[in-house]
Amino acid sequence: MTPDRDREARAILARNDRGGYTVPTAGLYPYQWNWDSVFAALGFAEHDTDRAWTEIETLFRGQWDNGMVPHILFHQIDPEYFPGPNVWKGTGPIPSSGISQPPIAATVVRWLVGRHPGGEPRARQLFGPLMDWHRWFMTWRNEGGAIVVTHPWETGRDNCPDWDRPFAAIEPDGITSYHRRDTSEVQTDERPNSWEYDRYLYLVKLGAESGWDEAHLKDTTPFRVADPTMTFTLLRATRDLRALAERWGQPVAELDGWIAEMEAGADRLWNDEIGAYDTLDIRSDAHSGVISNASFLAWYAGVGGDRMLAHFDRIAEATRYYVPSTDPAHPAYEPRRYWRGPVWAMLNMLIATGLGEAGHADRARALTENTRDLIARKGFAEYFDPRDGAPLGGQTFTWTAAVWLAWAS
Ligand code: 2M8
Repeated sequence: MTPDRDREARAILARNDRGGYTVPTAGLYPYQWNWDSVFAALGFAEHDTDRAWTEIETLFRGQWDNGMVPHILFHQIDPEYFPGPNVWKGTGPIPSSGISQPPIAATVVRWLVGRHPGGEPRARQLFGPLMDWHRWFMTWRNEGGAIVVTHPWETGRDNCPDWDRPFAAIEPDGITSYHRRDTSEVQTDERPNSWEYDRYLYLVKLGAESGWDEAHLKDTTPFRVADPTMTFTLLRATRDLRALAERWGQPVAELDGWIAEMEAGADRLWNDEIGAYDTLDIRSDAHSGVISNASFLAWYAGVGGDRMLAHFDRIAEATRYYVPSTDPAHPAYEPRRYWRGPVWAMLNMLIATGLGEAGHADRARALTENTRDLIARKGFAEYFDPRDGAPLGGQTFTWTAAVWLAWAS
């Protein structure tokens, strides 16, 4: 433990607390984001388990009738954020976006119950909603067991190079002028470019115009890409949900079916040409050919054995701080630009967890120490330059503070 950083991390969680939910960082992201919040719960659990449960409960208050848990809940309207609720036109009980985000909630609920059994009654209340959310993925986002997204924002890896080819096939008709707010908070070279932003907004427009009709989008959207972030986090979370079901004497047959489907589906993400997991564009049936930090979530999902180990060692050697969000050997690698190169501490926590469970304790420890050193030296940035650890994006960031408290310190 590093007392100053510990204190700072707790202060960041307190500062970003809006009463029952946490914003990722003031200014840039003034709402509740799905997976950010679940990481925040892990951080709160270090000193306030009651607050940890509340964070997840608030997130599930935004669950839609069809089971989807939105990626953003717009609790209190802030005109400084774009695109806001009037653009998204979400149809849930709380103004929201119309897409989801990597489902890590079941994993964290299991983790919390294991360490703080006093929260068991609250955890049990979340079991049904978690089942409904997982069922939504398996109903609408399931392509032969590989889990697809209908918007890059859904994966949380907004502008990674995996989307370049599917995006090149999209003409963003009807997206004319709009005023981005993110680039007034953060330097332009650390954020997505406007070519990408036009397409983000085009996909939001298509979804909103359909009333977020998943059946319609499944047939018509030009963007339907199977992704390792979603497939691996959902597979892992479903294993955790199954453990919770057993603990509470609930039926497991449906969960077993989902696990078997996704184990088979993970193979669809394997790209023989590069010898790695990557994304698969369902519309063109083409792999991206990009190794990303999400590729290394295979261990976390419990698939692939040591198929990714040589790439992991190569990339860990290539940069001072790792795991970079794009393989530094790939031509699209940009060490400062958001999900095209920088290191993300919370992704590292998931990768290290998987490595440890797969019997690679030495690599898990090395990655944990590398991330600890990064945060200890550079603070609680949103993401970091892999070359020298320069802190990038938003500062005083919730998930970086949370994973410091829960894992890295
Ligand atoms: C980033 O995504 C949002 C859109 O959802 C944005 O760029 O405005 C991503 O890093 C995502 O993973 C994260 O959940 C979100 C809030 O931290 O920011």
